[in-house]
Amino acid sequence: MFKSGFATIIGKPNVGKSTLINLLIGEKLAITSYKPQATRKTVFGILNSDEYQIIFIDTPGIHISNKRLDSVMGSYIDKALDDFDVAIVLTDNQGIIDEQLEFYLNKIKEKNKKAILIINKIDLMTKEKIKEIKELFASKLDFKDIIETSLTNSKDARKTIITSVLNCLNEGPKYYEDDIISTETERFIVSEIIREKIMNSIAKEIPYHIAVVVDEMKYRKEKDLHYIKANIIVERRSHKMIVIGERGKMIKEIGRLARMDLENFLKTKVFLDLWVKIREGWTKKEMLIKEYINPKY
Ligand SMILES: Nc1nc2c(ncn2[C@@H]2O[C@H](COP(=O)(O)OP(=O)(O)OP(=O)(O)O)[C@@H](O)[C@H]2O)c(=O)[nH]1
Ligand SMILES: [Mg+2]
Repeated sequence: MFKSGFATIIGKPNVGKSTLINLLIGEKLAITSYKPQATRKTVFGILNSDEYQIIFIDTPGIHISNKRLDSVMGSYIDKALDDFDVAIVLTDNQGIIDEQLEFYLNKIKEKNKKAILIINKIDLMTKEKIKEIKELFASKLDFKDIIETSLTNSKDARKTIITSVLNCLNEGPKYYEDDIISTETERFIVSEIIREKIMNSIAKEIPYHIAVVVDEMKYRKEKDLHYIKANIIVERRSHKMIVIGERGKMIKEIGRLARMDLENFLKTKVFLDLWVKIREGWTKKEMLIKEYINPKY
């Protein structure tokens, strides 16, 4: 029997959702950061075998905010929980259930869908804390399975989670061709890799006012090299100065770090041409937010 289905991963910011999808697919599709709210839209990762096809969906972290950018990010969570087969609810050592997460747990319950709980980052927890988190979540939703793990340290997390998801899936068709691991475009993943370096290199709030859009991407066969021109969109002049840094030091470092990952991802040499553009107040304008966080490439 061939099994298939859509597995939506949800949870508060920073719990390890993007780490999980990368681990499951075995490729870096989604960016990860020590800072919360790294993911801005859903990212699809497809896992194929002779016996199954699972489409994992990474989502932005659930949090309450009245900012326009956050509400557009939230709309992607709503969409991912509209139609799915199994929900993978992730929590970390903080084990928080706020109003917003509870709303989504109720949605899973109302839709009568199966759910798995993953308690991640057990390397940072005592046994008592794990038990406390487990009891809290179990009181809100009837989980088919509760997995305690550390996605960055445990050797068998991947296998355990796949087995658990498969137990929740039914017979189904192959939705996508065998040879694709994601429905995201190469350009989108490239722009996200660059944004990850900004997220992890530039302090505090500024990365939340930045977007990255690939403007041009060409493969030059004679040199076995990708030429990539990308725009780093900032909101203010002062942010532009910080991204560029003293004598261009910051943008050079972002470029260096991004190029290493891009060469790994594209399996060729990369020439990266980064430009910084100011788009006054883009995080407050819905049209611009949609254009920048999910560009039509
Ligand atoms: N100590 C520890 N850190 C972990 C573990 N799993 C993930 N992390 C770290 O937690 C941080 C957040 O991981 P992400 O995968 O970006 O989290 P996320 O849930 O996608 O976050 P958002 O996209 O912001 O919602 C990263 O720095 C990860 O390396 C773990 O098992 N133990
Ligand atoms: Mg994420």
